[in-house]
Amino acid sequence: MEKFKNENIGINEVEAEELAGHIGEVVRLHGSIYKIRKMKSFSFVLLRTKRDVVQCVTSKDLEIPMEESCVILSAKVVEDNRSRVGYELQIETIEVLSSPQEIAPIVINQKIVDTSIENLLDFRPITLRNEKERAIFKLQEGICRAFREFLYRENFTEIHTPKIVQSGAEGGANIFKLDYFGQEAYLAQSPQFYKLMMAGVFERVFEIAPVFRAEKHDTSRHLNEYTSVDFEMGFISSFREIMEMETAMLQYTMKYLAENYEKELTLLNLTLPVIEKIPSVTFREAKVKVAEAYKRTVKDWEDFEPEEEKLLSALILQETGSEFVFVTHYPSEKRPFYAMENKDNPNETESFDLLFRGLEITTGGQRIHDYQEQVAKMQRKGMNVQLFESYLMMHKHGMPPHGGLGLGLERFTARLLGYENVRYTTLFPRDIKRLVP
Ligand code: AMO
Repeated sequence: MEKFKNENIGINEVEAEELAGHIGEVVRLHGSIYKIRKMKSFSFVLLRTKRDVVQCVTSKDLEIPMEESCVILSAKVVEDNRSRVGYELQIETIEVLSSPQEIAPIVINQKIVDTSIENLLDFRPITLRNEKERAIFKLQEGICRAFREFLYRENFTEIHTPKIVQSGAEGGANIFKLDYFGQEAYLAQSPQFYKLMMAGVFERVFEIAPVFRAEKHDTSRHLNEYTSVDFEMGFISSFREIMEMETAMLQYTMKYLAENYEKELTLLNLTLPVIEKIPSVTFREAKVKVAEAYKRTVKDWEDFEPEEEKLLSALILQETGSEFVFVTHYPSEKRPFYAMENKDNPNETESFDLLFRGLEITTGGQRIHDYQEQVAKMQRKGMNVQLFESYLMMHKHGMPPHGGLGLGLERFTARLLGYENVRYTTLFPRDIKRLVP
């Protein structure tokens, strides 16, 4: 495919990726001076470009602007077998486009930004410039691209739903209230109602967008704003079809990252997990399994404690070699009103969670599509049905059997990269104490 190039941008400049094709030529290349290493008779200048950090050399006579200056270099590309990339860039001139006011308060050009998580986040606009830090988010881009590509191939339509809403979809107290011109409104906890409605329109839909949760607790896995990867499918015969679609999406993603994000995988020293068939256990089986294996008493038969999720993942890894495990049939009591109940046992729902390396990364399941059944469940839960008139419109006018899921992008990235805290894989985290930067 011919590469599109806007001739008006960066006149006569080359991209860092194209340098190997210009050996023997003098090229122009722009970027930020990432690091200067002065040697006896010359200096190394590392130039941070869009994706690569390019190593250049200069003679001693050339004045080098300070680190983080934005520059255009002209440099000769000279073949050099000692170099990892097979050539060396010999700087001839440096044109300064902008100079920093002061030296960065934190060292950002070492292998890692060696500081506390608070500093890392407080100085985010600059700590993200670190090669490894930015690789995290380049890889996260890759994850989203892979999800999108996979879902387009499976004939899903991408949608964009409102984030200011009249009612919460997920229940619970973790909802942000706001004043909408004198009317009470909320920030969307999920695109749940809208993606369901759209399954009645396009049959298969997906959205990757922010959602908001007013979590008052400060944990390593909760954010107050996170990116939710949601999809919904119509005409399903079981929630297991959703699990199969998710498995295929994750397999596609691992392959996609291996093929297109080698640079970042190397920088992050990451080996991608092999995803074959993901094992599945029911919620009750999982509870018993963990209790027996670790001689614990079950305190709560309706939900998992975070520790139990970790222990279950460890057991499944031991038994099957899988770092993922589906847990199915969660108790009705703990699932939202839209969850379909099991025909034989109404105390259980046709739902699942996906755990990855000890942490829940996805919730999904089949939804109620029948109007009477949905209204009856809402009444059983003591809800004011009239408030949900617009949600129920789809049921009233015919919905296919449908189901879907929501995956937390930051949690998934954190688990993939081996970070304990989701803040490391969130560009600008929002938590109970953090609103800036
Ligand atoms: P749920 O509320 O379980 O389900 O959320 C789905 C996934 O979103 C992530 N997640 C979070 N990530 C960071 N911070 C938080 N505070 C947070 N809360 C949740 C998790 C979780 O598995 N509408 C349903 C999905 C569906 O059934 O389609 C929902 O939102 O990875």
